[in-house]
Amino acid sequence: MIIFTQPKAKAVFSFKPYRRLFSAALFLLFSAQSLFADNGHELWLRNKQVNPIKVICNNKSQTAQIAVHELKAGWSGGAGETVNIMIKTDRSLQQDGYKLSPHLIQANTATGALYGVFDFLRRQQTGQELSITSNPSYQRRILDHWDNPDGSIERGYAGNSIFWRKEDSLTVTLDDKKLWLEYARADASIGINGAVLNNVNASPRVLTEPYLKKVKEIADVLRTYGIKTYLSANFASPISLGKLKTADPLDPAVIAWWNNKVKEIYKIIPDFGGFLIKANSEGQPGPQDYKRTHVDGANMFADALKPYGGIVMWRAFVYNANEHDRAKQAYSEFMPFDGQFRSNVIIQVKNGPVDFQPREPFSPLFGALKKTAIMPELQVTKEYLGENIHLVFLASMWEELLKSDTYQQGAGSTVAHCTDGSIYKQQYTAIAGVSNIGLDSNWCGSNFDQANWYAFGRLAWNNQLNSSQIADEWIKLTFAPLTAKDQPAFKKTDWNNNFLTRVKNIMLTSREAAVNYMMPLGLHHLFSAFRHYGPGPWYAPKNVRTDWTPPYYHKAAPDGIGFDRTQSGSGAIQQYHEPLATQFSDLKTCPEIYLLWFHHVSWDFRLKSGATVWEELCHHYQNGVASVRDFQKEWDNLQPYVDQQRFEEVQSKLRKQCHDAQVYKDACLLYFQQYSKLPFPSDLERPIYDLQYLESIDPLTMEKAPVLNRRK
Ligand code: GCV
Repeated sequence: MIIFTQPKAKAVFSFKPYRRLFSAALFLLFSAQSLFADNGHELWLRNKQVNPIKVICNNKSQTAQIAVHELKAGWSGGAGETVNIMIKTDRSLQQDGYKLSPHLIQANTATGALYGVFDFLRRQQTGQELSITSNPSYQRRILDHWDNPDGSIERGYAGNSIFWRKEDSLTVTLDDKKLWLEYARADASIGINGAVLNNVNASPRVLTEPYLKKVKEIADVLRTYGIKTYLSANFASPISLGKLKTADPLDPAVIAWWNNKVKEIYKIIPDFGGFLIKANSEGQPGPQDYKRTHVDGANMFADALKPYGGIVMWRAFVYNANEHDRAKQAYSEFMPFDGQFRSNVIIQVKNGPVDFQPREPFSPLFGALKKTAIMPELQVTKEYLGENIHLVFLASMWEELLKSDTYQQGAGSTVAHCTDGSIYKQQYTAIAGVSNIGLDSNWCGSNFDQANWYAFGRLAWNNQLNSSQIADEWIKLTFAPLTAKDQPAFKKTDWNNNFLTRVKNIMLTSREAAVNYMMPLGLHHLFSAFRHYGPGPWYAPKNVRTDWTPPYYHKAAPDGIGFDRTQSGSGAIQQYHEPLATQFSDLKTCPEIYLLWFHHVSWDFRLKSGATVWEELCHHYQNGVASVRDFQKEWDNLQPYVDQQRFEEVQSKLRKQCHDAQVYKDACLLYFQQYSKLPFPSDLERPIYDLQYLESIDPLTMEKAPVLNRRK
């Protein structure tokens, strides 16, 4: 049930349970609280109507006490009721699972009880069933922070790191601890239980003693909300830190160096989660530098971590300039090793075979690796989807991935089931999301990007959820009016019909809109030279690797457009299990959303609509622009339902998104028209910009850009 009136907003968060931990910090922490009013900082955990209740709990651990505190601070049910939090062994529940009924939250562990409390409160606030049993889909639900030790964040659009300082200072302040606690609380409220604190392009420095001491301080805070700490490790650390001549994973001195390093880490952080490793990818060192394999590299770390219960998340994001088709490489490199990795190695696989594009088919490794643990890697930060500017709700994309059928074990072998342990037995199951969190007061650089953090956590907990339910919850928790003074009087039905329904519609159609105005019909990687923000289908300087340039992917030419991945092309389609390989190969059955991913077709090839590829492309771009213009209009009409600050922030970002959608449309269509040599359909809105002009600017700033942006 949504609460519409409340006499006085109360702070939900109090630091009482941490008095011992942070006693000196209390004054500072409380005084900082008010700074964050109305700026989105409280995420989906905003103040709400609180009625007093009595909570009984049979466990005294710090996390259990936090659970008690959260329940008391967020209860919006009847006043004066008694609720029991009971921690006791129940075999129907996994370690983090819980059972809820109107006056009981029961779990095997204190963290389970904490997740139960957050779910209970969410259900109260959003009007959902209160009696349920819930177990997580994945044991480890992890945010990967691509944060560098100098405080910058690779592909971060929300300010600097919450963990590391610009000046490289390792000092920890009370404000830092407060922020980490708020971060941990937000994560726990949606079931996230792990954080990799540094970039996969890892600086070896993070493994030195001074940094590890800081990691300990962070871990001590995150642990209170059940969050384990992990680090990305640089494969060549034995050379840069240990002064060894090699990082060969079979060299006894290297093995000993890592064993000692791991021992040192666990001495400092006894519940350390393990390592995330990017090896032999985009210039990072790895076992192949020593003619060793991924198995040799990953197993070396696994053996060092095993005595302590740690895991290795070994990334499958590998490709090199010599591969004829980048989309094939991960499968080609990893399949031969299926069954050879230790049980505490999990191969971390990006959703698609290339790189977090607006739309990709699922990576063919899902389901294909049968004797090796595998985990999906999603990108919460919108590197390829308009950064913190475009409103794009990613749950729809992740739902599409998780529900994709791999057919590896017959129909129904979805990516979700091939990774959550329900089809293949894995000792460890996990899912990772590349974080979109930074020091910005609203954490994510925009209000709607908070929904993607929220959605990642919810899907990591329950990979069967649909995006509509996630959007519904998030909107209610984030925007429902709190106090009478907050909003002019309007009825709940008004809010549901006018705000909830319309914002949900924007969110649920936003990903398809972005695909349409950016790269429809299976096109991918059309990005400009400067960052992965605007369009640059022409970008192909001679000195840049071809697989980093758009023409490598779109292959537009007078004879047609698209990447031929059929048997007569790169053969990537053969990496999919039947019936998909046949379905994708045949132009009559290939889903049109993947047409130009898998096929090179002539400009006059006819689609199911009867229109040619050229005409369909034009209409997709047009529809994409039209959708965003509609979002803009819709949002303006919703002004009465939103506080001024958040209203204006969204409004101004939508304006830029509309502009950029137009830029994408004009840039791509005018560029492709040079090859199609076909006129625009008569009903198509005409370009506003010249191609020559668009080729000469940085699409983010629209300012003149250096010559490197030009076509060769
Ligand atoms: C962390 C893409 C991004 C890189 C990122 C890489 C990866 O290439 O552009 O910034 O590096 O993916 O996932 O390792």
